[in-house]
This record gives sequence, C-alpha cells and structure tokens, in this order.
Amino acid sequence: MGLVMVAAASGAIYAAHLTPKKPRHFDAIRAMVPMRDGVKLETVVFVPRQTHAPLPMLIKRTPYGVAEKDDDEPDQDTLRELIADGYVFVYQNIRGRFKSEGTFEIDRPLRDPGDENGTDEATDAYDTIEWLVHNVPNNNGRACLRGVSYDAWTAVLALALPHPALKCISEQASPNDMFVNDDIHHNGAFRLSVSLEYAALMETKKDEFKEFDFDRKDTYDWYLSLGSLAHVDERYVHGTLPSWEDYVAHPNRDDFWKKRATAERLPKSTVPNLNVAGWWDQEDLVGPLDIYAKLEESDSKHLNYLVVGPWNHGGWFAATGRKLGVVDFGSDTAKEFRVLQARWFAHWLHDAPLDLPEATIFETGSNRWRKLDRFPPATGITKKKLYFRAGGALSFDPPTESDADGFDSYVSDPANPVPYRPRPITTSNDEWREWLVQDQRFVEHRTDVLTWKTDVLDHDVVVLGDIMAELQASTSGTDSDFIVKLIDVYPDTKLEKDAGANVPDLRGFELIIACDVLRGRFRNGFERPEPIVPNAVTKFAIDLHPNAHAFLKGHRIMVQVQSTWFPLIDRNPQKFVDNIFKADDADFIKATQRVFRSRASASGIVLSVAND
Ligand code: PG9
Repeated sequence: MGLVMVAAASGAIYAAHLTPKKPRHFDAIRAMVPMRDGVKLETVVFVPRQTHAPLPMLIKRTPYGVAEKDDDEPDQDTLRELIADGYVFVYQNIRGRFKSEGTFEIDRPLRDPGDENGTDEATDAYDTIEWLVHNVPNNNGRACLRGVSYDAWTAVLALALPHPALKCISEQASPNDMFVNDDIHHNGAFRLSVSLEYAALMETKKDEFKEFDFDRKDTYDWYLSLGSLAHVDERYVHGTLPSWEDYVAHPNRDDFWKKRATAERLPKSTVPNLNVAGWWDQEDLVGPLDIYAKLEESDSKHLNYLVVGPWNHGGWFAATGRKLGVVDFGSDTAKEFRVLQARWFAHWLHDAPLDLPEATIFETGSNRWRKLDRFPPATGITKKKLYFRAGGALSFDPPTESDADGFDSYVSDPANPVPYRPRPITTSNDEWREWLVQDQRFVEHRTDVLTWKTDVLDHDVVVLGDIMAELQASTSGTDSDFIVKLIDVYPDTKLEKDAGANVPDLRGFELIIACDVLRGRFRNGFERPEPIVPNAVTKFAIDLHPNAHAFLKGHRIMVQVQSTWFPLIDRNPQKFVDNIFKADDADFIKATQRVFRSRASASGIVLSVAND
C-alpha cells in the first residue's frame, strides 16, 4: 500500500494510489512523458517489487492502450519467463491514442530526410528512452523495444534513430510494405474488410475501439450489396476516417506508400533484432520476413535473427501453441518460443550467454524445429516446378498439349464472388484469427475455382524456402485478380496414430500452406497499372513467400486458382478503370478466364524442395 512517485525534471507524474486487491508484484508509475515538440505521451511503468538491483527495461509502444488500473500488471502467464529474469515493463500509448497528446495517424511514416525538426516514431522512441533512463528508479540504463504487429512496427521504426541505451529490439509480426503485403494490400489488391474495419476501429474515437456498424450478421452480404467502394464514403463514412480517404487517394504505389515501406528506409543493422513470424498469420506474415531479409544485407556483426513458428497473428503468446484450429503441432510451440525469447533478452540486457542459431524455423507437417544459419537457406534445396496438367492433375512432369487444347477455364463474376471463408462471415475475431487453417473443401464445388492435385505422394516432399506461382493466363476483361493457394490434402483414410475419441477426423482435410493474390493491372510493377490485353496469354507471377512444410507420404499436394476472395479482397471490376475505389457499379463485369497448361504456355508452382 502506498503512493508511488517519480522525481522527474519534466513531464507530469500521476500518483498511483495502490490499493491491492490481488497479490501485487509491481509498483506502477504513471507519467506523461514529454517529446521534443512538447507533446506528452501517456506511459505506465511497472517496476518489480522484489528486486532492488538495477534492472533493464522492456518497452512496448502501442496504439492499443496501456493498463488503466495498477492491478493490470504484466501478465504472469505469457510473460512468466521474462518476469522471472527481472525487468521493468514499460507501456506507452503513441500519439493521439487514449490520454496521449498529439494526432494519431495509422502507419505514420518516418520523417523526410533532412527534416531536422520533425517527429516520428523514431524520435518518440528516442525521447521516451531518454526520459526513462533518467526517471525510472533503479533502471540499469539498458532498454529493448518489443511488441507484436503495430507495436512491432513502432519498434522497427526506432532503428532509424537508435538511442544509445537501446540494446535490442524484437519485432514480432511487424507490417512492412503495406501496398505489397501485410494488412492493407497484397500485390496491389486491396484488403477491403480488414482495412475498412480497422480504420473504423481506430479512427472513430481517440480513447476507445469502435467497431464498424454492420446492419447484418453476414458481412459478405453487406459488402456485396455495397457495390462499388465509391459508396463507402457516400453512404457510411462521409470523410470521417482519414485512412480511408488516403486509400482512395493513393490507389497505386506512389510516394505515400513508399514512405511507409519501412525496411527500405532503415539504416544498416546496428541494433540486435529478433524478428518473429507465424506461418498462418492472417495479417502480417511477410513484414517480418522482409524486415529480416533487408537487415541481413548489412548485418556484418550478426545481430539479426529470425524465428518462424506455426502460429496465427501473435499466436506465440497463446497459452501453449500446440494447436491452431484443428491442426496439431505435437508440442507447445508458443511456450517453446517464449523460453527462446527470454534467452534473447537476457543476453542483450543481462549479459547471459546466447546460443541461438540465426534462424529457428518450425517445419509444419513433420512438426519439428529446424536450426538454420539463414532463411531461406542458400544451399541444400532444389527448385522444382509442379505443373498444372489436364484432368485436374498436378505433376513435376511438364505438359505436352498445344495452346489450343491446353487450358482450364472459368467465369469470374463480381456479382457472385468466392468467399474467402465459409459464410456467414461475421465480425468474430476468433473466426478471423483462424480462417487460414480452415478446410478448403468449402469452395471446391464452385465452378469459378480451379483445382489441380498430385497423386498420393509415395515419399515426403519438404518445401524449405521460396514458393512462386507462375501462371500463363488470359481474361476476356481488361483487368483481373488471380489468387493462388497451395494446399496440403490429408489422406482419405484415418491414420492409426490419429485415432482416438478427442482427435478430430481430418480425413481429406485441405490445409492452406501458402496463398496470395495479384491484382493483374500491377503485373509489371506497382507504380503504374496497365490494362491487360483481352484474351491474350499473359504471365502472372505471384510470390507465395518462403515456407517450411513437409507434405507427408500419403498426402497430396493441391493448387487452387480463383479470381475473387471476398470480402478479404475487394472485387476487381475486371474492366480496367483508373481508380477502382471510384469505379461505377456498371464497371463490374463478368470475365472468362483461361489458365494455360500447354507446352508453350505452362503454368505451375515453383517449390524450393529440401534435398535432405
Ligand atoms: N495488423 C495490425 C496492424 C498493424 C499495423 C498497422 C495496421 C494494422 C495489428 O494487429 O496491429
């Protein structure tokens, strides 16, 4: 019981009156920490009660709120290992969120080079650390920034102006280039539902989360009846969501997006960074892989590390991480990560030894951790192409037909788009978090989804590294999306080892391993969209990103191609228009798509297959 105060030269201090209801392990200090331009940021510092030796600080900078009550201490479960090692835990709301002053801007970019007086997340992180080292009692002058997703993004940006006390960061699922991957677009295709709903959540109110007000349960139906995206503003938003206005104003990868593509703008690697990603991250799988890859280019001191596990967004803080949906990974992967993470921070902040490979990668299917000296590996793999063949076959042998007979076809109708997960598509966060591991049989019957499958595998095929889809396709329209999914098809017979009362029946289960979309207008670059020549065979290359998965003996490999994925991705009108956000309803037309599987125009997927 007591009153915790901090003597600060500047910055308002809240007096935290401590009236514990449950055992308290920390004293809470609340402060409005001043930034260089006078803006003050709401900060709460939890100092362990038991330890009196000087401790390092673990800092999270977030738009999602800090503990409102002193009782809301750092979580004894997910932070167990870190708490045991001894840290001061710091949480701060970024500008314009909750009690923090200033203006919130989703994905505020780094200030322009030469803008000496400007502020950004890098200067805010710097000023915060400067204040903390001088004002937090018993700190040892060392700090790390950590966080998942947006909080990871703020950590990454701090690398642009690292404070001398910043000894490491751990970015976990940070987005990177939001026009090409991660939350807002994928390869120029707009991630409609997540972008609109996130803007509403974050920009309607400063100090609360406000869900978009749908008038029905099935948002698929709502988005479809909306028609063109031009109606979002006219009917619902009325210019009140700044990000929505930005998306409409910047339909191509112009300077607005380039300024926010963080990895490209980072200086060379001088601060240790533990990058963390999840194979089924429904929001930001590619960001951490890209940030890791970019920092690798200048990592002469070996400060840049990577962990990828079988997780959804932030799933490494799940209770165990043993399962995602119905998929079982055989061990408590999230707990395993948290032990590794504790070793990482203990090394940089407590001088503990570190014996960690550069890349710790979970290989799904075989369910084992691989220790690699880089990822994707440079050796030990062979690039092999799986070709689309006649009769829905998928084979390492190339096709033999001529163009005239060698294609499969479907009609893509924007009035009847393929749902990305089974309807009703509600706003349930739990459903959203697991859609990537849902059985894909729910679309197999659709005439606008093409499917090719290998024979039953007579040996394991282990993919370890890049996966690239290469489509030779045509459309009767002048613009089109192509979505490619690489799927593991489980055996039709129940395996002995899987039998048991509580084990789900996974016979014939279709599990997405990798997937992505390309907006056809951007096939030659994201800055200048180009119409597609109707009915001409055209190459569409779609990066399905690095992966680590064993397609086991007895399974099949499957590929699906479709042109809509709604409302995850907005509908392409299929007629080229200048700005899809401003299309007329009449611009949305049916298109006949052909995916070629001929000698001259072969389509397929290039896999990096492990030699071992
Ligand atoms: N994926 C979310 C996000 C990050 C950065 C910008 C916008 C959204 C998040 O989970 O924080």
